[in-house]
Amino acid sequence: MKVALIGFSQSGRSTVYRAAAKGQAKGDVNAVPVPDPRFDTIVAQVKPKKQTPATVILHDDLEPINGGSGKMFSQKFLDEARKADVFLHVVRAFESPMAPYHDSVDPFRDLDAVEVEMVLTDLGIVEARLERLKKSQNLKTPGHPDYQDQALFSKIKEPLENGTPIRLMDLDEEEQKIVRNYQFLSAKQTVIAFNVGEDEAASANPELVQKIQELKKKGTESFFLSATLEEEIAQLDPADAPEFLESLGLTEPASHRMVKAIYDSLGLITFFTAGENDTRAWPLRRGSSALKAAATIHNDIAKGFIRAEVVHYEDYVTAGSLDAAYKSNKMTLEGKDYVIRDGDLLHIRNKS
Ligand SMILES: Nc1nc2c(ncn2[C@@H]2O[C@H](COP(=O)(O)OP(=O)(O)OP(=O)(O)O)[C@@H](O)[C@H]2O)c(=O)[nH]1
Ligand SMILES: [Mg+2]
Repeated sequence: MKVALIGFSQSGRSTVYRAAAKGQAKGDVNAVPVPDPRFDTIVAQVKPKKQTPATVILHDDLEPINGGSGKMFSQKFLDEARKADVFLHVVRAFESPMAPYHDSVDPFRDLDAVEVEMVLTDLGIVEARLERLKKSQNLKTPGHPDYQDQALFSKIKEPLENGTPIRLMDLDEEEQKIVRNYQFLSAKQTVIAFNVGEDEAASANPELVQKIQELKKKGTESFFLSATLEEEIAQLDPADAPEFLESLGLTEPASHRMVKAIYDSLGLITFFTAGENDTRAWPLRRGSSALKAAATIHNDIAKGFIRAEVVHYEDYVTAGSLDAAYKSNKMTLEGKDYVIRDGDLLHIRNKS
């Protein structure tokens, strides 16, 4: 699961990256812990020797998008961007004498420019493929890849021409599978970070706030944050953070909400194992079975799977501990096919 930071040069990608990594950033690829108050509650109660939060992998190794003359996307950028599952798109909304291309601050212009270029890049691929398909002998054979491509690409061509990114189109499972094969840029889930000046960290201008609401309505999560401030917050002693946040008029670092949104857009939920040695939050694809969860922990545990002991997070909190939850009959025994719910605490009974 690869999350790639994209944006124009000097938009603040690396600062966002370091802020999200909480000052632990090594190199330009990093596992970033996913903030989860439920996990903090479990850890505080279990007091394990070791705690392992869920993470997402952030990549800050893409070339910047070129806002000057020439191609916006270099071949190197395209090669890397195509491999990403999710984009974290950093858009400059702060005054900067350093920023190239544009001396004015206009985040909507910059955002549109990139989105349009992605749509056009995808449209180019769709048109080329449709052109080549004209020579195919298999356009009347349902089930043949050429037939399926022809149907899907004819369907998405017009919305692309109208500027709609593929990720916002209504496509079924089969169609999405084909789309994934082609690694279309505009099909990637995208989280947008508007990087505002420090003075706007607590309350961005109303236009930006409205834009964020509009984007959400259409299905794209976006946030405003001041990357430099977020980086400072991330470097604080956790004990000092609340006071500093309060002095800024913030209740929680914006990067927390941002990382959570990335996690959600990857289609992931969390289950927990509350071990005394190691208490862990595990990422799992939404809709996965107990067997899949067991395999996430260890293949041997899946192989020897007998039953999953499940306590829902709410029941755990009400009971106060796992022990208490078991004693008040809040634990259920589930089979391999049980669909894991976000927040389940699991213990897998197994033969190994
Ligand atoms: N005032 C202000 N400056 C910022 C903010 N975010 C980033 N900067 C500054 O903008 C400059 C570029 O930030 P980076 O995080 O390096 O941006 P980048 O997109 O990684 O840049 P390149 O990788 O060099 O293209 C740095 O001098 C940052 O300190 C912000 O929120 N406010
Ligand atoms: Mg950088």
